[in-house]
Order: sequence, then C-alpha cells, then structure tokens
Amino acid sequence: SSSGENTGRGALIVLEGLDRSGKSSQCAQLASYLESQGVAVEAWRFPDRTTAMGRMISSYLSCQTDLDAAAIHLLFSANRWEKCSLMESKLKAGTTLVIDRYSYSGVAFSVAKGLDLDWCKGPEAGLPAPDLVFYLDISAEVAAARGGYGGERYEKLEIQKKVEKVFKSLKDTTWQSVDATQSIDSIQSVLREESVKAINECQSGKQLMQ
Ligand code: DGP
Ligand code: NA
Ligand code: NA
Repeated sequence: SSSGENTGRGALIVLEGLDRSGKSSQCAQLASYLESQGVAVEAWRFPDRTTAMGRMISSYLSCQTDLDAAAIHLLFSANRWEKCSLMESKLKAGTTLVIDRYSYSGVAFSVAKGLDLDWCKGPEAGLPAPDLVFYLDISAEVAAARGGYGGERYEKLEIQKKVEKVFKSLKDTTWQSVDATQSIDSIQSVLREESVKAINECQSGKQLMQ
C-alpha cells in the first residue's frame, strides 16, 4: 500500500542537458526560489568533485589522467552511489533535492563514447529514482555557439552532438523537456511551477513508493 506512508517526503528533482545548456544556473536559482518559499531544499551536483572518487573524475575530465571508458563509467556511477544513503535520508526527512546531472548523464556520455546502452544502465539501477527530470533542450550547435566551453574532455561539439542523440533516446515519463533557448526567466518559471507541483505530490504522499 502506498497511502500515507510517504507523507512528508522530499522530491528528487534532476536537471539534465548538454554542457552550456544553462543547467547549473537554473539549478541554483530554483533552489533559492524554493528556499524562499519555505521548502526544505538542497542543491546538489554530480559529479561531486569533492570526494576522493570525485577528485579522480575531475582529474580525468581535465585530461590529467586517462582511464578506460568502462572504468570511468563505473567511477561516475560510484560517485552517485557514495551519496545514495545520504540522498535517501534527506528525502525521507522531507528535504527536496535539486540535482545538477544524474544517471541520465552517466548513460548518455558513455553511450556516446560507444559503450553498450544496457551495460551502461546497469550500475545506475537502484539509485533513488527522480520524481521529476527537466531536460534543458538545446542543440549541440546552439550550445557551442554560446561559447564558454572550458578545456574539459567532453566540451567539444562532436562529442556533444553524440550525447544529444543519446539523451533524446533516454527520455521517459518523468521527463519534462524545456526549450533551453528561451530566456533565463522563462525557463525558470517553468521549472518553478513544475517543481512546486512535484513537491506537493511528494509531501501529500501521492507519489508511489520507489
Ligand atoms: P559538469 O561538472 O556538470 O560540467 O560535468 C562535467 C562533465 O562530465 C560534463 O562534460 C558532463 C560529464 N558528465 C557528468 N556526469 C557524467 C557521468 O555520469 N558520466 C560521464 N561519462 N560523464 C559525465
Ligand atoms: Na562542463
Ligand atoms: Na554545468
């Protein structure tokens, strides 16, 4: 039975998109807004570069180290798993988490490199399921034209084009695609409205147990 048992749970809200899609600033603005509305909320991001595994990932991304594609895939996943129990306890205690990237990025970047889709999904299974995923939709070309790619490993048009294709194939019923070429304020108002709905559903226990 699902009635009542979940009352007070926080929502797991994920933002996904290509590099330069505007995710990070939208995440920060959304979390501040929710906080101003009295919602218990934290803004997180993956990869979490502050942990030991996160530092290995960061070194890989900045091309200071190289790793086999499968090994870095598992490391990105492990970086989410090392936060799993904390995520679960926060959500259970009623804190909403707004997360910049999650398992979809994990799968999209590795499949873009040529790894098998089902193999890539494997290590993500069992992580807390998002209540809502915003996909900030922008073509790789338009994102690249915004400028501001740093020198990191995946910040190249050819790679982002492949990642875009995989992202589109991953879309499921929890996704809301948002046109990321709109103004920052227009995007933010969609995010706010949909997030408040999802948070209310979680709080009232309407969401099914995951
Ligand atoms: P960010 O800190 O959000 O800019 O992410 C750094 C880069 O790493 C970015 O190009 C996206 C990529 N990335 C994020 N999460 C994953 C993941 O789980 N797996 C892989 N392979 N790449 C990821
Ligand atoms: Na980046
Ligand atoms: Na970002």
